[in-house]
Amino acid sequence: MEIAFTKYHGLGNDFILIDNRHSPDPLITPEQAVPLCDRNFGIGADGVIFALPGQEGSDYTMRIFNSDGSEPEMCGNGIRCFAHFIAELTGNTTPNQTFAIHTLAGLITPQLTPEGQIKVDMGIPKVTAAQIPTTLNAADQKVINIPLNVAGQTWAVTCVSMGNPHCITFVDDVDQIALATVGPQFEHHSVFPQRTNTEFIQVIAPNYLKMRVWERGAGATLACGTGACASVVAGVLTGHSEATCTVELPGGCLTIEWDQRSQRIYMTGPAQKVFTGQLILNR
Ligand code: ZDP
Repeated sequence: MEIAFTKYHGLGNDFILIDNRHSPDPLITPEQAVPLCDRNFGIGADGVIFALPGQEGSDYTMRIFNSDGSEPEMCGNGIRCFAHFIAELTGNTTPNQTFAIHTLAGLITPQLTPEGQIKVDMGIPKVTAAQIPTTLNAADQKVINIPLNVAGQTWAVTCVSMGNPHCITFVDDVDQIALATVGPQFEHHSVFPQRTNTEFIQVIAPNYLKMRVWERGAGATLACGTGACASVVAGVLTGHSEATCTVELPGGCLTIEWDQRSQRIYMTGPAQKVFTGQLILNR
């Protein structure tokens, strides 16, 4: 069977997008997604994203499989790629156009900006231990600067859910972090029942954060949109940052704005189409 796909990236966080608007079920399985994401044996990607029919009044539904086949609730860089993909598929490329996208993290609304970027209403971050979820602290408590032992070191962690779980640590120098060693130990730590995405943040200025990320189910990636949002929330909760920041990731910069009145968080950044092709699925 052949299935058309489009390869996208958002700041080097890359995805295989599939037009799945004519069926409520993803055209490929998580087991098929894993080899497609492989950078030697497949196309190469951090995940596969499906544009499915809308539900609960939304225009479309987005589902994602990570490169390990697990399914996250949300994907910040992915939804910018999704918006660009849908705009092209439907010819709806008018600036300021919005799309209502149903995700496992609820309704997310990307908007095409006149400058050719995508600004996404990422919803309201969740901050209690039960919502993240983590067993750190009591269930109705925020998890702010809590000591956690990982890889023989004690880290002061702050946890935030953007629909998906994030554990954020502020450090003096992100380039000193042994991401490939420390990252998996955070991801699989017993205090995170759904595993976790892990961000290390260096405060360059109160409105400029430098971030490195170890993603749940995908490992070290060049960018993570939900992680950038979660990190600004953590920055405000810990007093490290302002509510509007530039977040510098290995793949480039995102603008994150946490509206203190509505509590909604907005992410603005690019999405780049790279190529199209046909998947050949061997069964
Ligand atoms: O929560 C998870 O399992 C993540 N790996 C999902 C992907 C997050 C992403 N990198 C982002 O930009 O938010 C796509």
